[in-house]
Amino acid sequence: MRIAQAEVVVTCPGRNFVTLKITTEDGVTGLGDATLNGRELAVAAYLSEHVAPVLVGRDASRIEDTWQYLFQGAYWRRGPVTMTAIAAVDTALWDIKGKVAGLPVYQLLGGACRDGVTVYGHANGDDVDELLEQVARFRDLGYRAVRVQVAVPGIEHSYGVSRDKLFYEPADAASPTQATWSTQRYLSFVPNAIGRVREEFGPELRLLHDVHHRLTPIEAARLGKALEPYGLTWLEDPVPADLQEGFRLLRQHTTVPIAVGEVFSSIWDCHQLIREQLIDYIRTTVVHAGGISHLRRIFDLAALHHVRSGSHGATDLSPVAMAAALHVDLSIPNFGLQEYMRHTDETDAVFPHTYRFEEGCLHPGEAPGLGVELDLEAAARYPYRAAQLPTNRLEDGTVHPW
Ligand code: GCO
Ligand code: MG
Repeated sequence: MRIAQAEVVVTCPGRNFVTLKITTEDGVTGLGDATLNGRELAVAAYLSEHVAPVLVGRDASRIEDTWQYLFQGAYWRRGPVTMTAIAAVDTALWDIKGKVAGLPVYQLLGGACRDGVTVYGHANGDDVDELLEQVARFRDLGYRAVRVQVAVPGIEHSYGVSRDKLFYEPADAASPTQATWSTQRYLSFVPNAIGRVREEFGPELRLLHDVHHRLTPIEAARLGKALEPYGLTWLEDPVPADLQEGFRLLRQHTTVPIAVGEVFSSIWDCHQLIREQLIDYIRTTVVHAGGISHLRRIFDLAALHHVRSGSHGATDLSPVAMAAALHVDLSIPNFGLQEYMRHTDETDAVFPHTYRFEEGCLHPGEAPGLGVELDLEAAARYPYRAAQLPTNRLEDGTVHPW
């Protein structure tokens, strides 16, 4: 079954998405998400200039061989652009394999380990009262887990606080907007805010919080200790994860569960964190960590070390990535949680899909392949629009992780 065509489709139904569409000589098509927020055209060029030409003529059924060919053959290994491009090819080939077999991809991955994929939503507020309202909204929508983010007094553009409370898209301008940060203001405000949420909603509702890479290990240890009474499911990205042994310091001081990994693009970015059990959830995704084939490798390593999955699922991961994620989430033994930020109606119209939200869970559906399609006519109505993620500075002007 030879690959006849590999085309890159860039569309912007409210935000930019890059999709790889592979078509075999007998007309079977497969899709892969290739969206890297703020760097979409880098991946689009990597695919259209360097990958698509060498895919044509290859056997579409040889998924692992193609993965190794693109990973080892590129010489320049790893990194978010390369691994997002490889991810798109891998995902599209799994889509094709499922369609040819007449089975949903999760059946090819060993079948279901659970009835549905428990997801979490994003509640955020300009103040604690609004946050409490939003948490109640997500609970009433049926979510069993909710991420809680709140504006910190004195910090303009606090991370995770959005105008539209159902959709959060941080890449909101052609050139990066500027946020500010104060660790002192954050650490003195957020523990009490989260305590108020726990007090209001009781012990059942699973609560998460995203620090978004902004503390040092000892500052994160201080936050973790302060949050222990509130039984968080996880504290996310407490520390930039470039120095992985830095998490040993955090681990010595607090039992708050740690989730890291949405910015990782390969097993080599996280194997120390997993092997040393420095984290409790690994947040790598189908779209940024090498596709279904590589994500399974990461989750299999995690399963050996008491680490569960907790894949990233923000709006900048397209419905193609969400559909693929659900097939993996359904089939692995060590599933933890799946992030689920709803897409806009325009996005859903460009990417019709079979996954459905019901009672706090998503299920990929039983369609052969991934269960998601790309409406090329609808996609053509939304041309690319330059957009970048914000940057961040301390109050004295020092650059700080956004
Ligand atoms: C999350 C992420 C997002 C990212 C965004 C970057 O936990 O969903 O941290 O908020 O900032 O996906 O493009
Ligand atoms: Mg995050």
